[in-house]
Amino acid sequence: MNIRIIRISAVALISTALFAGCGADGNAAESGISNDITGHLHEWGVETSAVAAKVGEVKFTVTNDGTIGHEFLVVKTDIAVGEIPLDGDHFPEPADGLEVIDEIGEFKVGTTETLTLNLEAGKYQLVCNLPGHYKNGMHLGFEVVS
Ligand SMILES: [Cu+2]
Repeated sequence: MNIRIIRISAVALISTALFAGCGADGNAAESGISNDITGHLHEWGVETSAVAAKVGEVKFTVTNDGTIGHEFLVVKTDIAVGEIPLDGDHFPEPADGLEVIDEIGEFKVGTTETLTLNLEAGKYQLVCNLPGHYKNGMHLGFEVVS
């Protein structure tokens, strides 16, 4: 009984820490809407020059600023940012409630890749789904507006 309460407390603390981490992403919202997005990946986060775009062609130019390989997925989903259910150390693709629109597969430290997509209106997450990376914070909310 006591052990269970301690475990629940630990989960609550971790969740609070994650939400606090997500709050930092709010700064990007000040940059507004752009369809020409610059992004950066590192341990552990995804940052972009804007967190919203208009419906249509959106170009992501993404640099791996980390110390290990990362991938960049554009996921359309209404699931809360950072809350996609994991199966082990990553979320399954495909999975209910989300659509992986496209991705830049794992790419090397210090390199830059581009991904140009035609995006519909809706809520998205820009993520890395390599083992452990999503859980560690590599997710960013993104919105496409009409
Ligand atoms: Cu990663």
